[in-house]
Amino acid sequence: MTRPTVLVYHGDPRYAELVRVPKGRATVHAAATPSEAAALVGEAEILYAWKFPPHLYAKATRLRWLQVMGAGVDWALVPELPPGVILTRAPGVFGPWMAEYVIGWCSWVTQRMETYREAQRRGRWLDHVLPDRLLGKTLAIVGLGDIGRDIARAARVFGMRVLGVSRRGRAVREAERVYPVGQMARALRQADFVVILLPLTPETHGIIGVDAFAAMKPTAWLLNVARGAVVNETALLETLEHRRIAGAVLDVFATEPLPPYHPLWRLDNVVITPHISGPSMPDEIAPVFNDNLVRYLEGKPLRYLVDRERGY
Ligand code: OXD
Repeated sequence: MTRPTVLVYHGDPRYAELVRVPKGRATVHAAATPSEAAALVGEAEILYAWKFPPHLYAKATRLRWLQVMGAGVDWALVPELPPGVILTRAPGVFGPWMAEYVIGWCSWVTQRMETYREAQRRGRWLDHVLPDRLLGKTLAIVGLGDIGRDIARAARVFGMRVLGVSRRGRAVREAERVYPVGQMARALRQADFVVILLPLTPETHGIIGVDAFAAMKPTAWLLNVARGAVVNETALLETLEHRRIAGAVLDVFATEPLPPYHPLWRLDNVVITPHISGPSMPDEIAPVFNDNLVRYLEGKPLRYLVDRERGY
């Protein structure tokens, strides 16, 4: 049997360093740039990558498996990806990070952190303003996969009530109730915080728009940690400018980096973070890849398959 070649595509060399090939049964190459990848991709049977340049798939004639290094797979599901290639993701890696992000920013709201910091800057003792609590607040998680369930578990530790929205509305242990996407407004109406976690697919593009914002309470906060294009940014801007909801914590945008002239930067009810809610860490993703690599080399079915039709 010929030894398959693994191409690791990332600017951080640790991804390749952490690949463990049992008994030298595969060859590992690393590429940090598109031109380096162009020279190597023709040999690759396995690609372990983040944002691989789509135009290079035309050269990837031996490719059979693509392991994604990030949380989302939309960048990988391009028409250029050859039809038979198996796509796998990395569950269990991003949820704990994103749970801390979400709980952290929900606490930033309820603990009125901005208010006290501002008072401190002015040397004011603001004891007539009290904080609020997460306890008893309702969190609606729109997109209840493994990351959503990690966030749900963390929220419940703080006594939050968790509702979910998923494609079919299938019940999960972590949420009090799960609504199918068609009934999303029923969850949004009850929520103090709405977290968007939907994968970006043709069905979810712009799905959080005028109707969703109209369903939300004027006191509710939106947190988007999924993909910018899942939210209709024009409708979001309008909603925030007119303070129809309390505010938004946005980690993702239709265009990234968010252009300097974008009106979202100027809104005082918006928090902008630069797509860092679920960072990829080479040492956290390596065990997922290495485990699947062993399976691949032994001819066993791979874990964490992405359904290319569904888009996640
Ligand atoms: C993502 C990531 O997919 O940051 O957005 O991993």
